[in-house]
Amino acid sequence: MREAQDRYPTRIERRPKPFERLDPVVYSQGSTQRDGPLSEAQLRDYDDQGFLFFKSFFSPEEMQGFVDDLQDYDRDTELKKKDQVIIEPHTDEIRSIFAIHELSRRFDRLTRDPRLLDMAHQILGSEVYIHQSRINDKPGFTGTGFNWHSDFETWHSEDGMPQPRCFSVSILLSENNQFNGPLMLIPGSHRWFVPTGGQTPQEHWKSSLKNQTVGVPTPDVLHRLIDKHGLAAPQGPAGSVVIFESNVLHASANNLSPWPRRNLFFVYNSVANQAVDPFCGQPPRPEFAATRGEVEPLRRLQSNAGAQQGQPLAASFKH
Ligand code: 6CS
Ligand code: FE
Repeated sequence: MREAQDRYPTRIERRPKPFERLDPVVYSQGSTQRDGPLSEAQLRDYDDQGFLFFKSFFSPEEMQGFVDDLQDYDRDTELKKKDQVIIEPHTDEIRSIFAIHELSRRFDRLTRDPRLLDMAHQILGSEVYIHQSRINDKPGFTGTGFNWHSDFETWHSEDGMPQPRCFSVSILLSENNQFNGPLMLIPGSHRWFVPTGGQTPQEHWKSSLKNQTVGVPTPDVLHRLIDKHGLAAPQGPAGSVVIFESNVLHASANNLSPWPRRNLFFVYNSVANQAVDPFCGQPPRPEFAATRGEVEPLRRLQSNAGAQQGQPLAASFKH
C-alpha cells in the first residue's frame, strides 16, 4: 500500500473552502533544466494563465493518419465493447478512447516526439511518463460536452496523484471553432484548489466518463472565478496544440454543429508524482484511465527510428 499525506482534501464531509495552490506550476530550476523549447515569456505566461496555445503546431497532413485511425476504430465493433472505449450517452458513437497510446504505435510514438516531450521536461523539471492518454471525439450534432472540473481534483481523489505536477497536451485532430464545442478554460484558476462536495461513488468512472456530476465545483464558485478571470476558448485548425496545467478549471459544450471536434490528449506526469492509493478511499480506477505501478520514463523518439527521415510524422507509422 502506498500512502501519502492528503494535501488537497476534496469530496469529504465538510467541504473545505477553495485554497491557494500549495505547489509550483513550473518545476524546473536552474538554467539547464529551464532550458527548452519554451521561452521565458511563455513559461511566465503558462505560470500565470495555466495554459498555452500553439496555432498550427503540427501540419494538418501530420494529423491525417491519426484521424484515419480514429475512423477505423469507429467501425471496430469489438473495440467498441471494451471498457476503455466510452460511448456517447444517446448514440452508439465513440465519445472517448482511453489508453490510445497503448492501442496504436502511431500514438505511442507521438508521446515521445521531442517537440512535446522537451516541453514536458522543461515544465515538470524531471523525467516524465504518461498518466493517461485519450481521444475525445465529439461527433457533429450528437457529441456531448464535459462539465466544469479540474483534472487534478479527479486524478488526486480517484487515482491518488499526490501533487499537481502534471499537465495535458491537447492536440487538435480536427478544427476547433466557436460552434463545435471547443475547450473552455478559466485562465489563472490553476492557482486555486477548489474542493468539491459529495462522496465518490463506487466505480464512478463508469458514469463520470460519460457525464460528470461528482467533482464539479458549485455554480457560485465558478461564477466568482469567471467574473475575476474571464474565460478562454482557444480555436484553430487541425494540428494546433493547447497545453494546460492539471488544475485549470475547464469544460466544453455539446457539439450542435455538423463538424466533429476531435482532440487527442496526452497527460504528462512527473516520475516524482506517481499515483498512490486513491484519496477518495475507493479502489483504483482501471489501468486504462490511470497509469499505476512501475513506470518507465519516456525517451525522446529518434527521428530515424523505424521511420524514413524527412517523412511527415503521421505517414511514417503503421499500428
Ligand atoms: O476522469 C478523468 O480522468 C477524465 N475526465 C475528464 C472530464 N477530464 C480528464 C480526464 O480524462
Ligand atoms: Fe478534463
